[in-house]
Amino acid sequence: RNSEDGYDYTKFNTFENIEKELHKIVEEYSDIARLDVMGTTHEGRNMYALRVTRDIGPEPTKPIVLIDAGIHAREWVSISTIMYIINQVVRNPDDDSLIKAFVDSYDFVFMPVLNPDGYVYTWTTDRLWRKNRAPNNNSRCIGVDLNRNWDYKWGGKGTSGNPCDIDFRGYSAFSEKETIAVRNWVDKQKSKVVLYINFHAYGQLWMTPYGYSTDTPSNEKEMLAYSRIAVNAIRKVRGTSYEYGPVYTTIYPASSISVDWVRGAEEILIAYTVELPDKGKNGFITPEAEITPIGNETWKGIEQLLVRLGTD
Ligand code: ING
Ligand code: ZN
Repeated sequence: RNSEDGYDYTKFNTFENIEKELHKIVEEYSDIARLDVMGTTHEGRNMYALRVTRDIGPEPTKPIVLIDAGIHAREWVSISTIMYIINQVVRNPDDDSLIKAFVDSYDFVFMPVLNPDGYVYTWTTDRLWRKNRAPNNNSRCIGVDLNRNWDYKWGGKGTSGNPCDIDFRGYSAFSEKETIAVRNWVDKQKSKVVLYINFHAYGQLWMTPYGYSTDTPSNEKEMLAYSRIAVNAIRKVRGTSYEYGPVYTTIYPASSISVDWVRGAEEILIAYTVELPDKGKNGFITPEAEITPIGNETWKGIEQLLVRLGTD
């Protein structure tokens, strides 16, 4: 697509058009939306955090709902889905009663593209690229798996020490500018974050920590109860069926992942990593006709989770 066309919610969009849309949103809704740059990438792109809030000062004041996407470059539907949700939340806080109640109670923080360099590379060169685009010492292979670089059980099961592998964890925890940027933001705000969701594709899985072992968080029961609410609400929309459970047993062992760090190190109590549709038919190459239906059903799931979170 021509990047002069601007953002299209029914299509996948270039990083450039995503940036333009984020800037347009905060211009148009300057009373409730603000855009912060958390850091930059190896290639110099911005890492954005978009906050939707009734309290527009520099720091969040209410309990925070934190959602991110695009940590893996090729998982385009994660980005279209977070953009769908941003669009719903920012454009409807006065006429949709649920959204109004949410925006009255929470600060929403969206990090829509955690791996901008990788995402651009999937547009220009290799549609199935996953890692970031930082060079590795003593290797010709490029990139670190940003979802293996977090400092909780770093280097454990389901990670690789080989820079040529797609699950290369980096030479140390938080070796990458992208994970550092998010870490710094979360370190500062963690006491206020009440819900964390990390979007991936694909598999239709609503997963809880942990991925590093069969260890379970003290409040696993509660987390699974909210998972059930979300997946039931999703199923009601058009029958999309999700499984839920811990990463380790639901998908496979994976260590130093963002959700493990968020729950294990930062002690944010309710944290998920979600594999959006499908179950393999199209895999990473989501048809554009699915962008809106997936956005819609996923938001319905999160809506019901938030309703329940608010009453507990
Ligand atoms: N799969 C995930 C991966 O990072 C996953 C599976 C998701 C593991 C979340 C741990 C946490 O390997 C994809 N599709 O990225
Ligand atoms: Zn992923």
